[in-house]
Amino acid sequence: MLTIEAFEHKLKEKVKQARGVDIAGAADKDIYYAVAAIVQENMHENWHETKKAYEDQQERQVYYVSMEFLIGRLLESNLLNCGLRDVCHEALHRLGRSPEDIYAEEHDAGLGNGGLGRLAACFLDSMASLQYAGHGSGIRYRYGLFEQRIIHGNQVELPDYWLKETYPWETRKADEALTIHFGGEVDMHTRADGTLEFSPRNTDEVRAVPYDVPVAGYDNNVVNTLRLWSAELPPEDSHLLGDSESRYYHHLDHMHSIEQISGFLYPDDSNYEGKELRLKQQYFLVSATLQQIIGDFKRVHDLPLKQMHQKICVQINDTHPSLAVPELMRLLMDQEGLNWDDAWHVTRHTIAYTNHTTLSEALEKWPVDMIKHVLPRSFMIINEINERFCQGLWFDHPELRDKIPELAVIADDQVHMARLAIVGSFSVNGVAQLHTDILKKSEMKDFHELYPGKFNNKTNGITHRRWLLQVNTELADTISDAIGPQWIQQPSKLAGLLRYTNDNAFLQKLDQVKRNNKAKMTDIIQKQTGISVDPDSIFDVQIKRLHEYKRQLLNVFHVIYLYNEIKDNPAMDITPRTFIFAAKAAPGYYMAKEIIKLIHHVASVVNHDKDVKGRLKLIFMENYNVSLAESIIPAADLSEQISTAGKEASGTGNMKMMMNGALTVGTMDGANVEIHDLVGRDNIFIFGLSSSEIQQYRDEGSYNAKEIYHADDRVRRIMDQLNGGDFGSQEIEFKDIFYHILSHNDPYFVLKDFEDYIVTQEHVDSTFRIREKWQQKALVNIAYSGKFSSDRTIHEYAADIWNIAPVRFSTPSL
Ligand code: 26Q
Repeated sequence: MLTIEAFEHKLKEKVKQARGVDIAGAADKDIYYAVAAIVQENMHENWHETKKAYEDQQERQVYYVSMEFLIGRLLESNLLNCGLRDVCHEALHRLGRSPEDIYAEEHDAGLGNGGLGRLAACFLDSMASLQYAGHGSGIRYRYGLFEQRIIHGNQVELPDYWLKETYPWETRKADEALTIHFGGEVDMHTRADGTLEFSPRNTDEVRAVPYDVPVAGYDNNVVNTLRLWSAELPPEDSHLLGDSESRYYHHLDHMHSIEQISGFLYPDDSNYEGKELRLKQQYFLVSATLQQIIGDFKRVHDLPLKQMHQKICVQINDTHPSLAVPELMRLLMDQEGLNWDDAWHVTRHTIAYTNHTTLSEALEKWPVDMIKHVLPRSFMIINEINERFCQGLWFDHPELRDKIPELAVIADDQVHMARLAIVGSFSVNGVAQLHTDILKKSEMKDFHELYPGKFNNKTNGITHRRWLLQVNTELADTISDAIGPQWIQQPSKLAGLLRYTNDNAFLQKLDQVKRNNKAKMTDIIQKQTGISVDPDSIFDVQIKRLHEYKRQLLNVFHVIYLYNEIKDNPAMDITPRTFIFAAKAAPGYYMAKEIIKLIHHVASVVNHDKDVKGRLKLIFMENYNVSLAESIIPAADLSEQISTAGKEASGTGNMKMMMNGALTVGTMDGANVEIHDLVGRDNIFIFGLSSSEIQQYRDEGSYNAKEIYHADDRVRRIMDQLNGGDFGSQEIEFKDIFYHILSHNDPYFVLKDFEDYIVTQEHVDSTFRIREKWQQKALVNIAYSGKFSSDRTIHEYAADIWNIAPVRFSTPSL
């Protein structure tokens, strides 16, 4: 282990080597690269040893395949996991440098949209920290999720060219590149033994080049791998331009389009659109990953491929990588010579599928013609899977004959990816108990009856190392001082804090820590927005992608309501509040963008009104990403988790804020239900319709939004303010929001839940005034948050789905 002196020495050496300057004259960027190089060096040996140990022990390996890995910055988390954070901080301080400034030099890697991508990143951290042989496989997009700027209240998207400067964590492995084939035709021959042989012809070739990023486990010397694939031109000698004019032009076209495959991340997180390039990205990821897996399997194990599922498990993150089903079949049959039945057995015992949504507009369906054109052989296999599946239904489940069109993998000239994933996997899991129940009871009811054993729940989690130990050191230290540091290895030990529920000194300490984090946030807000906020006000936080079902609009209605109350009665007694929003809207999502515009407009009115006297402040922080979340979350008092019940599969921001001592105001949705069940009703602010009530309104068609509009003066006043009233003017108006709600009968029940939300927020207001009571509730939340460590989640995946045990290392350094 490096001493402070040794670290300092190395740092000076690295800076000198790389920049030819003395450390005193080095820029923060130079120091960032130097520290990263030290950490990378430190991980290198262990990385090699970890790979070797996995190969020597010949245990089962898990591949977490995801179109998104929202890893954020890595320097501090790598230092922390390698046990170098304190040493590095001390060395930097001695050199008169601020660690925060150095960390800020790293580009936040935004290779994901939101929850699903961040979950994948948390899982990598937990797999390494718990010593599971788990690898990530994803795409090295040249452009990550767009950078958001707000201009006159409107979201503007800028490209996120995150690779502009050297990315110090990746290693290019050109010698492990693979070839992926697109398009062309499939030739069929009959072999001597009567079986069929399929060979592709005239395909377009793309080279998949892996870039490996190390994933360090916490304090255990394990270094796992996140492999990101980049699409490149195939090697020179395969540049045959073809034997006809049309082939010639086709080939040139193809060469120009190759690099687009890993060009950018699609910025939609809920509204599925059947874009051909997205289909190519998905196949590119899946084919590269599976080719590598089969290659490694053959190299490492002395077993026939028929037994591959004994050593390999492929977890697919939503349906985005569900082409893994036909691709594994293709590789096993066409390249490895297995027959259909053996290949199908292996596939159905290798692939496991996680579902993250019940929103029907988010379900992936690809037009048959597109798949046929881009992936002719995959299509033949999907077709065969579908035929066999439907035949099985017809003969073995006569009771389901009427339902075949709703269950078939191919229906209405579309391939239904969720159905393909269910049929082709051995496990289907939801991401919170309520979500899994909804899948079983309604969304996937018939499949659940068909394969009852396949469905299971794995409630999401977050890595408490990044989301508590790293981002909130003062709270982490306070906790360790009280209950010892064992919670870091065993987060359920946070429950030990419950002993302090009536310890006033400790509650005051918690209050002080929160106050300090809020003071820091106040400075950041001032710097980024120019607005000063009161660090003693309630920090009321809603940070997540912008979507109608997440109901940022309900939150804005609350702000407008309070503003109206103050205007009517300027002397009213109200606990000062700072409303903090951060959210990116999908570029094509009109309503989401209107809501962002509305937030800004309301802010411009409320923040400057003299009658308000600073008691309400509305802040929108630009460009929400992992780094911004890391600064907001430790400062949150109130965590807004207010989705229409039944719509948020789990949520993970709810867990992050709970772990940092925020209280939740939320609906009985996603993982909120489990937070509620743990902390009890006195330690959470629950409001609104339940998912079954919502379902009932929908089934009966008995909800009438206009009735509420007419009956509730407060609601009507706010709605009319949007419709050309106080919150509309000549230049700016929100009539579209008004008409959208009323003409679609308020599909997300904003008006319906308004009353209960307001009453509940009044309860928040009065509770916050009795600070000890508030901190008592915060303490209970922190104490029970151990359940939401992704360590718990990963242990469950390992035990129930993956069937793997932690790897024991015998090597001295491990
Ligand atoms: C699909 C097809 C084409 C283009 C984009 C997409 C796409 C991309 C991303 C569809 C969905 C996503 C992301 C979904 C997501 O983040 N879901 C969230 O997953 C979290 C982790 O399980 C849950 O906590 C959230 O409740 C869920 O909304």
